[in-house]
Amino acid sequence: CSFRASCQMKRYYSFLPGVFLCLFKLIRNIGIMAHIDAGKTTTTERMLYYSGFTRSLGDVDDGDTVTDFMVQERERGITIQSATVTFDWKTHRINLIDTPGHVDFTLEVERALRVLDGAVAVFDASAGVEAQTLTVWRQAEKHHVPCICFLNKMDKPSANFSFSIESIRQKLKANPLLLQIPVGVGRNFTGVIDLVSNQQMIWKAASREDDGRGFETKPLSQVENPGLVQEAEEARAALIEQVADLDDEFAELLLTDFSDDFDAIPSVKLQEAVRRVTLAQKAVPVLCGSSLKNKGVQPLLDAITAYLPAPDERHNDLVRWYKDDLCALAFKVVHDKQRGPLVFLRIYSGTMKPQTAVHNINRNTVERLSRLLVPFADQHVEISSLTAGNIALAVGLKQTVTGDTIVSSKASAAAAARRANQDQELGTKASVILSGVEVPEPVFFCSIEPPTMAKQADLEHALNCLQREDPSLKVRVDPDSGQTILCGMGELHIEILHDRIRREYGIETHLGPLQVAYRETVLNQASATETLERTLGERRHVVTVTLEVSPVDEVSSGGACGLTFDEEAERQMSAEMKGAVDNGVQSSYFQGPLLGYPVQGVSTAIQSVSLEPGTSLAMVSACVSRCMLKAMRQAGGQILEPVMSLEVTVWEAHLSSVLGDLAQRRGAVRDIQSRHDNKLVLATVPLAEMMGYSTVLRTLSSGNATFSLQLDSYEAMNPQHQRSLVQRLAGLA
Ligand SMILES: Nc1nc2c(ncn2[C@@H]2O[C@H](COP(=O)(O)OP(=O)(O)OP(=O)(O)O)[C@@H](O)[C@H]2O)c(=O)[nH]1
Ligand SMILES: *[C@@H]1O[C@H](CO)[C@@H](O)[C@H](O)[C@H]1NC(C)=O
Ligand SMILES: *[C@@H]1O[C@H](CO)[C@@H](O)[C@H](O)[C@H]1NC(C)=O
Ligand SMILES: CC(=O)N[C@H]1CO[C@H](CO)[C@@H](O)[C@@H]1O
Ligand SMILES: [Mg+2]
Repeated sequence: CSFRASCQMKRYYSFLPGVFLCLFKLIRNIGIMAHIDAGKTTTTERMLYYSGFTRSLGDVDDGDTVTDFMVQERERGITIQSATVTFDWKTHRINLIDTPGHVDFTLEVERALRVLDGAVAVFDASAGVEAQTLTVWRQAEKHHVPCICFLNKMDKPSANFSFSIESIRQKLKANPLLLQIPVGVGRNFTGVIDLVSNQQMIWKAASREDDGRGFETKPLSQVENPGLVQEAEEARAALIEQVADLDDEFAELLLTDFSDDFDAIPSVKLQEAVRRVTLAQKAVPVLCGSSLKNKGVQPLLDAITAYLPAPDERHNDLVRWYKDDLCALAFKVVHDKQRGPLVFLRIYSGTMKPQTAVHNINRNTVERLSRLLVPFADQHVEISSLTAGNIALAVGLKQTVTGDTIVSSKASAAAAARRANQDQELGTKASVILSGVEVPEPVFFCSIEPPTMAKQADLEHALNCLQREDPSLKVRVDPDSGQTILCGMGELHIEILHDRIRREYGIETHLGPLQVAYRETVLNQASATETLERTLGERRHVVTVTLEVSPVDEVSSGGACGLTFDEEAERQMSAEMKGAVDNGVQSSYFQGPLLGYPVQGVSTAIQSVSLEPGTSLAMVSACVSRCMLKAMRQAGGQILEPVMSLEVTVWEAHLSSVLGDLAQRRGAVRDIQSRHDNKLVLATVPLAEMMGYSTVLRTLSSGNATFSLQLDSYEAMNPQHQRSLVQRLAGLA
């Protein structure tokens, strides 16, 4: 059949250097995401091994995995940067991105999810859904990425299959489809029963070194353990019923042809139906295994190819608008010592070739793509062309940054825009730019100083490179002190950046104390009038502004600031004038009146602007800013501080000391849950009180506790704490 022929052709071609051909239907672009330490990298490593990509099994704990290749990753045993690897599994080509689990690197996950077609969520089966799992799950939902769940670490004595399933249902509000049940648990975990094909798969660990490549498969009818058989039959019946509820086509088939015996439904029909409900995101298939003990990874690979979408199964208008013209999204930039900036691109339509000029729509520039590579972790294979659906690495793009859309030329973008506009008349919203990646606001900042002034230029270069790689790093210069300020997502984020500047750029920098990025808002409504009179040279500028500021409801505005014009004022103003007023207001929002932090949750109403002829727009902006400051001072300033949600898992014996410590940190304990011998403390704590917490917690619990932290909300500081903060920061300056 033509299908098989094309597969064979693909295999043949993939051995020819420089040619990289793969059919759309056979590509899977997927990501692996989870809470920190769930086993993403270990699972990826097993996949690479079973696919024949690597000849030996790497280990996170030994620091020799393929995807964790940065020194910092190998030393710490955690993933920091997402890494892309391409490999073949049976007839399919899989482009896989391993993502970090630590909350400081959430942007890495967001970028990966933006360009993926499907995801595998990995869980520690003894912990179920953890804090960061929830965050990445919400990100996947936002990008409409279908998922498969993999309950890893089934070998742990405390692994609990039903508990994990329940937590997926409760915490993720997802609809789990059990496609497997485990055989044994803890040390006795040996394999799984696949409910779709009705087969048992057992990994017989003949020796300690057993790599899990071989496993024994037998039909359920030949399984000796009657209890297990019964459990599997019940679970299969439940699965069939569940799928029938979600998929009409399957339900109809079941009722017309198999009404006597639902169980007789062919596996392939069940599999097709599971695929449909997964792609429609009505449910998520759940599998289990133990990556570390080499069990259950091959069925996971089969599930990826069977249930997750091919690139053309994701809906995207752009593919239609660009027809066969190139359209690609830059989702990551890394700097390579030899090659300069490398840009990761997901190709949505058309073909990409080296030695061509491409157009960057966002920057409105033409760039030259010199070479094209396929990312095999930290090794790259050069190719002569790459088609839609694939992930490529481009060399030579000097200005492209994360989130940019790359097309073949300005003309092709214009042609796509015409097609989009024709569609728009039919009522769809059109943009020929791929929506980029949302970058979270940094919560921490600190000053950074080079060892000598002579190194300042080198440091600036290093920071420019790092910023292009990592949009969650922001660099600014303090207008008062002239110091360079690093703004980042957390302590670990800043620590890793500091380390990279030292190792990769050879600059020993000094970091100032880590500070929290507060926000400001106003307490009451207040109005103010301000007049500015100035004679500059021949010209006299006179302007008077009256405006009113008021607090807006946090929830409805999402913390955004607003600007409105009174009817009368609006009628008298030209567009340029409104622009000048807007500038003045925005610059006041940028630096609040109390401590100069960004303002949120304030709306401003411009009541009148009167001026003498000849007054410049810059004077209008300046007058508006002054008037804003006056009004906001009158309205009473309020500091908002980032409050984190904290989860601490601690051995029962150390619970009281952890709680005592939290009380001193202005922490509010929301709940304490039991998990085997451990207690799980759920609390909210101001970020300012959490610096160095990992060290303190380690001491408090003799190393017997773990925690995770993420931004919950910005909350008003009480007057007493606000006063001491203002005094402290004023004293610092
Ligand atoms: N018992 C057991 N331990 C495992 C299993 N899989 C991974 N681990 C261990 O769990 C730890 C974390 O594994 P990683 O693969 O680095 O986890 P990760 O999800 O990539 O972690 P981050 O990238 O830092 O978020 C390591 O010590 C692994 O050896 C498993 O199936 N069973
Ligand atoms: C697994 O978790 C469930 C709660 O979901 C609990 O009832 C059961 O006892 C647990 N099993 C084991 C072996 O701990
Ligand atoms: C494993 O199986 C053995 C023999 O069937 C049993 O004695 C033991 O309790 C089991 N261990 C666990 C952790 O279930
Ligand atoms: C959170 C944590 O690491 N808890 C461990 C503390 O030590 C006991 C006994 O060694 C373990 O059972 C806990 O899991
Ligand atoms: Mg990892």
